Amino acid sequence: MLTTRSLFATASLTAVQLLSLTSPSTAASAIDSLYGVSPEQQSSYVDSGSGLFQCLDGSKSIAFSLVNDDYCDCPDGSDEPGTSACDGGHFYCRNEGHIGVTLSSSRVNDGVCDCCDGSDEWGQIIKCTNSCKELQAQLKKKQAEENKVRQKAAKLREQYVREAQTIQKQRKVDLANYEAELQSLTARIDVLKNLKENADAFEKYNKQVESEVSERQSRRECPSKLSKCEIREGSLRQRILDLEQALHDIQGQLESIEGDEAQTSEGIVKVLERVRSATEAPEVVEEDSSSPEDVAAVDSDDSGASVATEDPCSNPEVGFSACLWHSASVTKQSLVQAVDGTINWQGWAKLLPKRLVSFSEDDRDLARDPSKAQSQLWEVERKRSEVENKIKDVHTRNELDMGGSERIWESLYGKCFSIDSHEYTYELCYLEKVTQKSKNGGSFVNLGKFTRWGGRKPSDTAAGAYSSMMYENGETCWNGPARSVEVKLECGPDNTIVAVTEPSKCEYEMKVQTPVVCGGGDSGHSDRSEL
Ligand code: MAN
Repeated sequence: MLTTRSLFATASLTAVQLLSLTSPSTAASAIDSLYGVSPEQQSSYVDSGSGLFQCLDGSKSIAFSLVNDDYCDCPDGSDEPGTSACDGGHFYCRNEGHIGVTLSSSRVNDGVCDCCDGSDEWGQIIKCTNSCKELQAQLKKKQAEENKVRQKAAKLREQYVREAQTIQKQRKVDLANYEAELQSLTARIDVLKNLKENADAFEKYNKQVESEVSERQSRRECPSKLSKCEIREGSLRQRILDLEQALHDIQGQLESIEGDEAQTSEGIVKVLERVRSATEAPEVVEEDSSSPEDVAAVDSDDSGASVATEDPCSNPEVGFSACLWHSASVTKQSLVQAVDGTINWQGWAKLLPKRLVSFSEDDRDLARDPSKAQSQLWEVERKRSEVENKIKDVHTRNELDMGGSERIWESLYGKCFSIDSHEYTYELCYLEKVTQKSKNGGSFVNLGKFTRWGGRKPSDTAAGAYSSMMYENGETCWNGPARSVEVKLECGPDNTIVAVTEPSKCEYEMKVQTPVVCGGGDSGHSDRSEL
């Protein structure tokens, strides 16, 4: 750097001579005070008549002749735009035909060609050739290629957005179907639980009757009364079937009892009245010529072999049939009376507000077969939990940030791409997970599941939130952290993993190209830049 005005006299001449060689237009107008000045600042470097140049920071005014005299006068270095006299000054290369560049003034005459037009090296330390035309041609070629990529990417992005809309519409339909299915499966489970309850009560009753009958047979007591009892039992069984049919029939009638009424005690009594009238059938007991006393006598002969030993009617969890059977066996009278006996059945309160459950023909078989009822119940419960999981998945997907309101990542969700890098194969499944597998075999190592958009450092998250994504909480490293991956997205014509590195133990960085993050169809390049 030259520091005295006398020394600069020679250099200044050389500069003007060089200007006429490298930048004829500048030299021709002999405005060497404009040398190294950017187009935006040129007006400040033209003498408006006062003969004074005002330092750009406004700190002082100096004679115009002192501008670019290779001696630093202004504190901000603005009086020396074309020399390296001021620390912290700036030099502007015009780079005619290419892109103008602003450099630190310390790079002027440092023996290195920084400007493609060579204008930074006017001190004859080095001779620079003008490479601006060539650089411009390369730039144009690169821009054309980039434009092609952007155009292809723009089309793909449009496609992704359309697909996202279709996926979301379909998901709404799916959700409605799943919810309807869930409702019907839940209703079916209620019915099956009821059937199972009935089947259990029926089985229990049958077992009790069978054991009683076999005990009686073995003792061969009271054969005539026993046969009467068997006839009676047969008719009771038939009657139960009739009653269940009757219950089924009055299902419709129950519907006519309005909401609240069905829940009041009057409502329940009304229902019972209907049940009673529907089930009144005195001839049921006529088949059985034995009087209640005879039956009681038979039972009293049974040395304590009782059909029912506990009162299921006091248990609201026990079904109607079980209570009815119990009442019938306890009263040893007609089922009509047994129906009366069910009046205090605790289960009414539970049953009536939900309406009585009516069983279809097929279901009546289930009401007699506990194991069939149970296996159907398990099967339907399994189906219900499957549907519940599907509903949960739909909600999870809906709540996932798929790249803002357009949800452009919807159709790429779960799509997997892999790359071989050193001794591993890495696989990325968008917005799901990243895995690593040794090429020599072995199992997949979980490098992390998608947790959030943004970079590893919280500071990277704000800028370009959708240009990187984090996959975290993978398998824990021996003596290290849980594995995690930062996926850095860059514009590309296809979805491709470009490179994977492990800058810090078990903290991976994956570079991925995707059309999603490409800008518009144009290159969007400015015609100037800063070095
Ligand atoms: C495995 C791989 C590597 C990792 C080491 C850490 O070899 O997951 O990427 O650095 O474990 O022990």
